[in-house]
Amino acid sequence: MSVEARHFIDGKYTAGDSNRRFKNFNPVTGASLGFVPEGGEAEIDAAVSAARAALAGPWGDMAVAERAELLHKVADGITARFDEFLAAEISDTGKPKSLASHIDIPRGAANFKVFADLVKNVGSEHFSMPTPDGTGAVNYALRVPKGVIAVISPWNLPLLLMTWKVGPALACGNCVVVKPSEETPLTATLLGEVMNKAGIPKGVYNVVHGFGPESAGEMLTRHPGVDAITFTGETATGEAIMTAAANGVRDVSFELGGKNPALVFADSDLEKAIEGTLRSVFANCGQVCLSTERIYVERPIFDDFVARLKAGAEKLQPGAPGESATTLGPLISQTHRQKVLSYYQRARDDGATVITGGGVPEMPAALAGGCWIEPTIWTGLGDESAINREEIFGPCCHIRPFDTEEEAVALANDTPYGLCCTVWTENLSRAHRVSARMEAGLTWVNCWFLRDLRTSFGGAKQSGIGREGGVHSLEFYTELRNVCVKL
Ligand code: NAD
Ligand code: 6OD
Repeated sequence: MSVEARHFIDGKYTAGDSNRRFKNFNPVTGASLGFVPEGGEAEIDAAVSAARAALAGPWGDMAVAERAELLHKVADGITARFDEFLAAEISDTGKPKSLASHIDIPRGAANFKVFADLVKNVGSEHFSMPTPDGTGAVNYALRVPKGVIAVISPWNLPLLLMTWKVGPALACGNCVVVKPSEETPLTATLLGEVMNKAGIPKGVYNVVHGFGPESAGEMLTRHPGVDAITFTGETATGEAIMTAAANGVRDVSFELGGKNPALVFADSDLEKAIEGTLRSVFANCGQVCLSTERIYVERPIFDDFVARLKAGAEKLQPGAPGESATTLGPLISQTHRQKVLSYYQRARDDGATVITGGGVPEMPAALAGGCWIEPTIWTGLGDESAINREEIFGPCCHIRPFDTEEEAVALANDTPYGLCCTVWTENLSRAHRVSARMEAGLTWVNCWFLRDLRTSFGGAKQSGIGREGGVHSLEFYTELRNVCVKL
């Protein structure tokens, strides 16, 4: 069954009042997937009002345990309709079925379960204090929902990243208005049906489609009825949203771009380092905020590492998502492909040695209209080249040798970004020493994208503001109100 993209406001699907709509394309073939309604002021207003009404009504009044039970039903609802979510995510993104079925859809369900369980077990602080008259006083904190949360999400892991915010927001008792990426409207739409079936009251989960600037995204962030904004996307978009949030002094949580390094030491298990680095560079066609784009390899193993990574990259098989041999999907859109190809050209202009790739693969006629691109590895560029400084968000990386641990740490940190890094070494002391010096929100040692949802997630420097995950999500999605009682 295919999904028709529509807004989901106050528990009902609607094409909205505006006559504006835009086309959604399948990046595998270039074929049209149909039209998506573009929301405007009227739809954003209706969605925010519905959210506020639900907050004042059934959702706000509901006991935590009951809320948690409903969120478990949402998770079960996603699992029960796994194949429909999978089909919707694949037609929007073109990612291999093996990837979406192992990562995107299961995480969509887990994001509700984990936070539903967490909120049931979190207490709040309490302090007894002396008073001059000797009777004393007690302080305790009430943890209350922040209110109406705007959730603005990107296209690379649509269901996973949207529910990563909707799950904890709802678990904490907030209501949400989601503006999914214009590139990937389908799974957010389908989730509306699951919410209704699970018994989530109308108005708790709302979706308005559209673009960012001068469209639903910007209108949502500027709406005075929104209490806080949680956003995943590019750093430049984060800057625009922060400006909007300043109006009314609204809180923000930002997960932004990266230019993530990998450090490969000569004492690493090279086979594991190659296998992990192949995934960290090329998974989801390099369209993961955590993707590795800069690789620093200790000189004695540099040539061997480059040769083995090249061999691995050349085994990647672009193709239709459902084919079992497919290990590489397309980029999300022709616009994004033009951007990534401009970096491929830039690398050549800057004098890179192209180890592999650098162009567009030949695809069978049925897939020729898709957004295909070759996995690409470069060496030989300077540290100041745009290839080593700007986020490309494609299946590509630059590899450079280093001689000392000190130099490796300095190179890794030489970036305005600070989302994540990977360290490959079998030396335990070095692993801890280097990790402590990484200017990044997340460091993976001998692994990549291994996630425990109770841990903090977020970026340092220009890669984000705040942390989500586990109790850190609860910090953002709730507010503490202290009560002081004199005895
Ligand atoms: P994007 O910033 O272009 O768009 C993200 C969302 O913001 C979309 O829904 C878009 O419509 C909306 N938007 C754009 N301009 C807006 C505005 N002025 N006001 C309100 N909303 C606006 O990002 P993208 O291209 O969809 O995603 C790729 C980017 O996301 C990359 O930079 C990647 O690193 C980043 N990302 C970061 C993380 C993380 O956890 N740090 C995770 C995934 C993606
Ligand atoms: O695993 C997560 O919770 C998470 N936020 C992943 C982000 C991936 C970025 O593309």
